[in-house]
Amino acid sequence: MNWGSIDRYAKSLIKEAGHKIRVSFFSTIDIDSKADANDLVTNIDRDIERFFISRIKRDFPEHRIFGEEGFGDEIDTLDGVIWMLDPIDGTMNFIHQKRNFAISLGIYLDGIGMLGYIYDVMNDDFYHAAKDEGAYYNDERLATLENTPLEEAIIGVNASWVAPNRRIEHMPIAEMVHKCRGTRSYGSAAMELAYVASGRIDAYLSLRLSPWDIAGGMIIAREVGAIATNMKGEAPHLLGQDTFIVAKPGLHDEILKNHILLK
Ligand code: 2AM
Ligand code: CA
Ligand code: CA
Ligand code: CA
Repeated sequence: MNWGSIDRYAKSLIKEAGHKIRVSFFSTIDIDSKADANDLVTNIDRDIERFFISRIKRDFPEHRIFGEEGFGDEIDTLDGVIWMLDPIDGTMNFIHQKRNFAISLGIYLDGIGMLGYIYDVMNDDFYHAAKDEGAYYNDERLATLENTPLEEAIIGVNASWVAPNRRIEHMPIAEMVHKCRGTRSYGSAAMELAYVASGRIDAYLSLRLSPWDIAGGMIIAREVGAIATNMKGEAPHLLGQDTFIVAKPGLHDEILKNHILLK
């Protein structure tokens, strides 16, 4: 497998898809809802996923694709090469704000993350990493992360996970929010992972993410020494939904030990 050439190919495919998304703002965007009224999808999410799939199937017929919109393969094993793709991560932002969304892609070999990409389309900000070769922000190498105590940390967390909900004893998360320096919520898991990797926030957590939300970002975050697990401290599940936390190493321990109580 020539990972260098797959890397160059993936980068150019992502840039081309980003261009298509920017151009899409000149056309009418059709909006549907999926699981509930606020779970949105557009024709552009679908078109971009189909664009990736047609290219990858043409040029790498033996590779499989696991995409949010379901046009790829049925994936129930991690064998071989799998492209884990979210064509637009942050669809609500795409629709309401026309910014703050990303293309997220992770390329895995037998379950091991080899190449990771997050493209912040409207800012033309590109984050990528290759296994054991470091992580980059617009081709500048990202530094290894230093630990930050919770009192000085900015945590990425959606307010709905702090309000009472059925998945978690919410008080520990509320305590964490009080104890940390500040919180942010960007509405795109991939962008929040990119922000952890580039040191703009110190941790990000969510009670429900899918493989394509985290597949690219985990590879990038790992290269700068961040720890990414589910809330039990295990490797996140790459075949279905799971809880998720990524943070600087000491902070990851501190949050999991003191502030997460799963029901
Ligand atoms: P999306 O925009 O690709 O759907 C929003 O806080 C983050 O959570 C985004 O990364 C969003 O991805 C993801 N997300 C939104 N709804 C979700 C759902 N029902 N299940 C899993 N992830 C979801
Ligand atoms: Ca979605
Ligand atoms: Ca997503
Ligand atoms: Ca998506």
